[in-house]
Amino acid sequence: MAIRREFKIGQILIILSTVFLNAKKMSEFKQVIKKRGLEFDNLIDKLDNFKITTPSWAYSEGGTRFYVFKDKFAAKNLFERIKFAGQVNKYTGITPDLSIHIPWDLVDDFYKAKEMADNIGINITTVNPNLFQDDDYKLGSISNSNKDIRDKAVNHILDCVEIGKIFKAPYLSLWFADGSNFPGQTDFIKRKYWILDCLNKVYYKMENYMTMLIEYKFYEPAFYHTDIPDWGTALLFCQKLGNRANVLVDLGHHAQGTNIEFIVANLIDEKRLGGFHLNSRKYGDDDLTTGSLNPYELFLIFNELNKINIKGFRKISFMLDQSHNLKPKIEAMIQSILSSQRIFAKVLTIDRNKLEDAQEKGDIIKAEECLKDAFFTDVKPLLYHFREIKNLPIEPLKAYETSDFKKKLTL
Ligand SMILES: [Mn+2]
Repeated sequence: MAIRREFKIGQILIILSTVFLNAKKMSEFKQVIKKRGLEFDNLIDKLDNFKITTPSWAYSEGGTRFYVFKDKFAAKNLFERIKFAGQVNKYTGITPDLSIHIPWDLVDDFYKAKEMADNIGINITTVNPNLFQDDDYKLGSISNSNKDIRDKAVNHILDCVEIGKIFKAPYLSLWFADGSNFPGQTDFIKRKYWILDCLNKVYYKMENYMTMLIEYKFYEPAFYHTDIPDWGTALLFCQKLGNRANVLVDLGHHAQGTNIEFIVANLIDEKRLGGFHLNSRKYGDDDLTTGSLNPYELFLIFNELNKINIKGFRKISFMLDQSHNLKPKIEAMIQSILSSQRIFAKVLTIDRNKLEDAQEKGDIIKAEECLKDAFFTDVKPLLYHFREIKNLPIEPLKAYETSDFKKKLTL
């Protein structure tokens, strides 16, 4: 009995000291942001607008270009992927949207999938056509010199538009693996006009609530030239198509050293930033978890978003694009979502007036310190409070790890 009583007293002391410590940290946090001319409630509102779409393929077995690793706990079809997405949203509260890939997510009855998603509180908001896993596309899909193959690619994208209509999905997200491997293999400019012609055919079939997102990637799978390698080329296509075509920035699709925040700032200014594929990378691919290698770079990218008003901000699609090849899928997703949210929260604590003043006066030291101060701010009190008022677990990853869903899944 005595041992049990001591145990209880010990537990109560731990809880009390945690409550006291959290209250102290909150009070310190509020003081810091007050000094920076910011309002706590305003930060909570901004945080509430930050939602991330999760990709169905990241709930499935993943791997490298050489091999797909078997994972008996990964989701096998769209229905299971919707369930997984529901779990991530249940614990993080900021991922109600799901992006699907056709044909990987093909099912006999999409209406049934919609009903299930609706019941779980998941919206399918983005449809991605697959134009890179067919022998016909060896020399290109919408840039192929063979008109029949271009038509086939367009028809596949149009099928995706029809699937998007079932879900009232606002985004048709396009990435083309098109390019060439050898000098002299093809005519760059002819391909440009073929691409434009194909995209136009799709553009005019989209519902007016749909936006076409055009993603660029500077190399791979082609090694000599890529048809849409950079933001400039993607932007040119968008400008020729119309204002419902916008550029998608995948963080891993740039040459090493590229200043991505500069690209983002320019796309925002041109009102052509359609969305992000969040991820991180060490070398050439884009499949490391967001913020895992260079969180400061992500901070600087998110910093540019601070200048957009809420209405404009809501139009931008934030999506993860990662293949969790070795990690358990749901945990990897929660980890990445929390990492992105944490960096976003840090950006909200920047003293913008001080920064602008320092920039105008040419005070480089002070300007950089404004960013560094925000980056090193402990935003846990803000995130904890946000989760508390949203009835979410304070530590979502820990909560999922001890959940019944995980226990049943890994039985
Ligand atoms: Mn991507």
